[in-house]
Amino acid sequence: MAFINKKKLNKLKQKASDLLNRTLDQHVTLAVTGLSRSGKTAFITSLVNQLVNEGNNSQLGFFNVVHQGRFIAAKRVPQKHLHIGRFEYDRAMLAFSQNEPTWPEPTHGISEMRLAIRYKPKESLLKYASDTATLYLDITDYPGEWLLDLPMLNQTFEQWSKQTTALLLTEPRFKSAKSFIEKVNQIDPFAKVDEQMLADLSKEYTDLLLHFRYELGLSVIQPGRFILPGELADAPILQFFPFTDFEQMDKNAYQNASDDCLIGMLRARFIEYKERVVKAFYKEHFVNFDRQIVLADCLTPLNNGPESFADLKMAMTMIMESFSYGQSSLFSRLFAPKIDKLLFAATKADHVTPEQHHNLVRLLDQLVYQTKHQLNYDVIEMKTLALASVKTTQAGTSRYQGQDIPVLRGKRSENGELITVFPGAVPSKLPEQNFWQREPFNYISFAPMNPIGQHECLPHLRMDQVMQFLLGDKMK
Ligand SMILES: Nc1nc2c(ncn2[C@@H]2O[C@H](COP(=O)(O)OP(=O)(O)O)[C@@H](O)[C@H]2O)c(=O)[nH]1
Ligand SMILES: [Mg+2]
Repeated sequence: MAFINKKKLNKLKQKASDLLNRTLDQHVTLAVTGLSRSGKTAFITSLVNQLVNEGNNSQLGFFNVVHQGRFIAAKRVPQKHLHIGRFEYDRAMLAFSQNEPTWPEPTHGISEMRLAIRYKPKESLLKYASDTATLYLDITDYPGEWLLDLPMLNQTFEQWSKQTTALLLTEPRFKSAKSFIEKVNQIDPFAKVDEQMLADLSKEYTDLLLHFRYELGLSVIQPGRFILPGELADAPILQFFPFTDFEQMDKNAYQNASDDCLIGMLRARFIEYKERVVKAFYKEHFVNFDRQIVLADCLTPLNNGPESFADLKMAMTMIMESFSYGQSSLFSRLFAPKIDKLLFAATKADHVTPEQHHNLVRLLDQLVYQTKHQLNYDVIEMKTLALASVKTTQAGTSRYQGQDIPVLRGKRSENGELITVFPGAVPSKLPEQNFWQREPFNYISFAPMNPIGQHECLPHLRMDQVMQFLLGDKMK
């Protein structure tokens, strides 16, 4: 007869419970994206801040696990992939905690961090096995510009060049693109390649893209990597540009062009770029995402004017292609993505008075509507909402010409001056001509109001609803 002493039995029990615990532990990879300056860094900082400081005056009433008193604690643990940059949470919190708080410095490329969130499971079955469970949350921050490249996979160099040239020939891009187009049109595409000239023209094209994004506030930037190259900065794979004079080209000569003439090399690099940069991102990163939040700053384009807004709309349509994989044969040939929840958030909602939030969501809804419509038939659950990762304003009312009007009070970014404003009405529909003629929207950049200590919670709008949608079902 086997004799099992008490110690051994306890050990066995522990082992069984460990095993069970292990199966209770869950992983979620949450990807956070959005075009540059849409608010990714602010969002991730706030998300982590709210979770690790939960209990310290946090405002997470709509996050059920907190509301039901089952949230125990969250802490940072070493991230999953060691070759990917770490999300600089401490640096961001430092910016918010200074005497004169500022926004964190912008970051480029992809970064990661991991949280371990402990909570009490609700299900009675689990109660017998263990008191707590852990949700490991991997957060990945990557530029939304990278998603703008997906449609290129379906294009040849010729098709892409023609489409891009058409865009360059249209205002507001044409004004600044004119001299670049003229230079390219003067080149003999079949002459032996001059690498310096190719590098110079590529730089000129990249500078144009940077100008479109940061000076003109445009969103359709292709190739997206050119303005946020990550670790590929200066690599020859990012040195090509659209050939702007395909109409005049001898088709036969083009087909037979070798890689050492200009057009041949442009084409070769375009193909290489699609393989090694665009596809590689989807295969190495995108396939691993379980949940995705796409941040969109709709207010800055509203402030910038109709061209900027129209461009945002086009960019959102391009971004949506990455999530309509239910129907896309391109995707099913490449890999099988597994994102099952997709949240679109209009950021910086603290820039408008609260009664405008509803319109802001409706506007965002329309930007993503078409694809949302398609996605509803697929496996992805979608939601749109308006949020502020870090709330910088106080809402109130002010008496103006005998009427109470809603206003915001905040600290102007440029000079720290406290101001009270009515920033304007957000249209509930995609704005038409007369909206722009009335010029109703006035976007003011606000600085964070008061310093927030490293262990205090950042003020926010609807971060708890974000958590409930993205994580709630994993913490039952
Ligand atoms: N008022 C307000 N401004 C925000 C918020 N989030 C971002 N911003 C502004 O948008 C800028 C860009 O945000 P950031 O997170 O760096 O964008 P990223 O490029 O997507 O990482 C910040 O410097 C702030 O000026 C927010 O919740 N409220
Ligand atoms: Mg960032």
